[in-house]
Amino acid sequence: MDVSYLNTAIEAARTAAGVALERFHKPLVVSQKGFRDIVTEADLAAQTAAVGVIRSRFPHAAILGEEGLTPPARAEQLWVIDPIDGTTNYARGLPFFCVSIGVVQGAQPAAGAIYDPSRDHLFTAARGQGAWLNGMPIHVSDVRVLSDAILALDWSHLPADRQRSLALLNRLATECRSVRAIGSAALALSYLATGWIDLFFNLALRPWDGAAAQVIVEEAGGRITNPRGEVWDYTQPSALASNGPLHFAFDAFE
Ligand code: 2AM
Ligand code: CA
Repeated sequence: MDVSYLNTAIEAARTAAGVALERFHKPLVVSQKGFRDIVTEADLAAQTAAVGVIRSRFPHAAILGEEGLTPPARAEQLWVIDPIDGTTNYARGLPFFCVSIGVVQGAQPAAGAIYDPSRDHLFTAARGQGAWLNGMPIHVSDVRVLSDAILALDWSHLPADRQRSLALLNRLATECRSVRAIGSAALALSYLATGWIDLFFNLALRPWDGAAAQVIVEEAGGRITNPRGEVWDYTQPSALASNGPLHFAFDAFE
């Protein structure tokens, strides 16, 4: 893929994250989007900033953005934006949130940039070329036994999804080293790609949560499947992710 796509995704992610960080810890207008689902004025401002950067380079870009941005049907190339992943953390002052921008070609994420402004962590990848944290190559962990593994999960919004998550957690929590809920799927998947955690699942993902992360995890040597054990596609809600050797932990789920 042309390097200008990844560079634009990086610049858009950094710009949007700057907008979010400027407003962090300040009084915010928070609106309810759905059950346990909120949006702040910062999500909207950050999305506008990201779109501005992308359109300044690619005026006709097709863009899917969490905050109400729908691309034309059947776009060959798609920019997928989550302007703040981890909005609940953000709105409560917990510094675990990021901007996620994926570039999808055909149906496949081909490049991705995820930027955490609280820690200046920039996770990036380009299909076939590798994955990086702040420009240094990253790789998933080589943990092979469940008792050494750190598992992360996300709490979805709906009670039925939480029941399914609890069923999986119930099987794994007694076996693994420890459990985390980071509150941002894009960051958790980036941490998996970097080898800081070993397993992750989220059973209620939206496309913008995972498009950039998919290419970052896969380029770092990780594996993401759906509950049927097939290669996960970023438009599917249930993602089971691992460093590869530990993927057996998800066997026979559902
Ligand atoms: P968000 O912060 O962008 O909403 C933990 O809740 C993680 O799962 C976050 O990455 C959150 O994304 C995502 N998530 C959970 N439920 C979601 C939903 N219904 N729609 C979008 N993202 C969701
Ligand atoms: Ca979001």
